[in-house]
Amino acid sequence: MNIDKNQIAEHNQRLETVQQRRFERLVEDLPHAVDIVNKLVDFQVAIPSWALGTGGTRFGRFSGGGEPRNLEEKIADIGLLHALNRSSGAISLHIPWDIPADYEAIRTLASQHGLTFDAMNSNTFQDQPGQTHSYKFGSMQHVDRAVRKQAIDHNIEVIKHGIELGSKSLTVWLADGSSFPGQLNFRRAFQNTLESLQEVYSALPADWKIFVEYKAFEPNFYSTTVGDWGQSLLYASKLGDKAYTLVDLGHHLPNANIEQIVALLLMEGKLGGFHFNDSKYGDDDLTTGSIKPYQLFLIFSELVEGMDARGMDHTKDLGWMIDASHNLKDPLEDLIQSVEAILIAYAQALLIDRPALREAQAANDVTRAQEVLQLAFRTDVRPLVAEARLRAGAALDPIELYRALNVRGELVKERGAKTVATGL
Ligand code: LRH
Ligand code: MN
Repeated sequence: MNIDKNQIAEHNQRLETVQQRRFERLVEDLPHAVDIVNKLVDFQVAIPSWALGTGGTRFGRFSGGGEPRNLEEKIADIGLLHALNRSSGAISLHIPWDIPADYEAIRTLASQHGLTFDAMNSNTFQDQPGQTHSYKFGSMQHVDRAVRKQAIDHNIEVIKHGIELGSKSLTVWLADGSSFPGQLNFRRAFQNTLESLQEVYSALPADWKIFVEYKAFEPNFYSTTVGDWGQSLLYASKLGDKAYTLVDLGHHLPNANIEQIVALLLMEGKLGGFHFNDSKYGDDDLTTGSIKPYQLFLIFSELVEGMDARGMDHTKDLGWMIDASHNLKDPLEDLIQSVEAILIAYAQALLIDRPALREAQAANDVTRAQEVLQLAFRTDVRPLVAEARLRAGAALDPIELYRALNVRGELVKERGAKTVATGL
């Protein structure tokens, strides 16, 4: 199933007049609106290959049908997303869920859909059929050197797949930890993990990055060996210049101030990228901006301020990736909404009157500072995000066109109602 330019042009024709009126009204108040639109056009979010099916939970899985059965169909699905919003121009693969059988063919297929390969993800949190050593008690932390070696070799293999596809980074998320006091020697576990990461680090090509993703709990429920931003920063600092931390929004303890963590990691030059999603309780992997949109705005406020302070390029100096899993919604609709929420938060952050905010902060004028921030957050920037899509050749209303073209129905016809995508 492909969505061609004529279908998009016909859809936009119907909505263009309203869009133009909304956009022009906004431009009247916002002198640098066009500059923001250009930044939105350039801002690309990587789509996780493991979030194109309905993962379900341990209590149940309710498939929507038409799920991709292989890597080729996953690339086609992300190609559909990118055709609809022109902001999903990269795919993040997870190995071994997405081992490319033919690198050339996969590269060609991806470029036909205008897609590049973002961070590769290793997996030492599941035992694969025929695997020699189990990761039941961890991988890089494991007391047995043979298990650690197996995990190291797997990560080096993942780098090799990535080199063939043109990826430039590896994300390492370790489920390692313990579920009971006394089970683990924390210092030993840290040192084993660091030594293992150092062996992976030394296998990185010169122009690659490694992202150390932290998580507070699950699947271990007493300690996690890369459990928070401080531990991830410790690993990344000890590993070297190519090592960074990765912030998955769902990996924090309740009420953590993630925007402050982001500000400090950016200040240290050790923020590598994001796994965007949202959550109310744990690692719920819900649609980005669906539960805490103000927090997402505050995170982008720190990102814009911190990246500009370091002269960083918004489009390529950090890894912008979604990490979600779907139970109730159509995976593609969910991802369209997540990308939209990310672009809205970015646009609102670009609206912040920085000189006024600095002035208020310097004067300890708390009320004024809040007013400056909330003016940006309360500005409806959706016409700017839609204008960026229009100028990029995408759909003014991706969800509406997705439904009007009955994309899911066509995918079910093509693939069947019971297909199961690899991933979460
Ligand atoms: C762990 C995680 C990690 C992935 C996995 C799919 O919770 O966020 O980023 O490897 O989800
Ligand atoms: Mn993640």
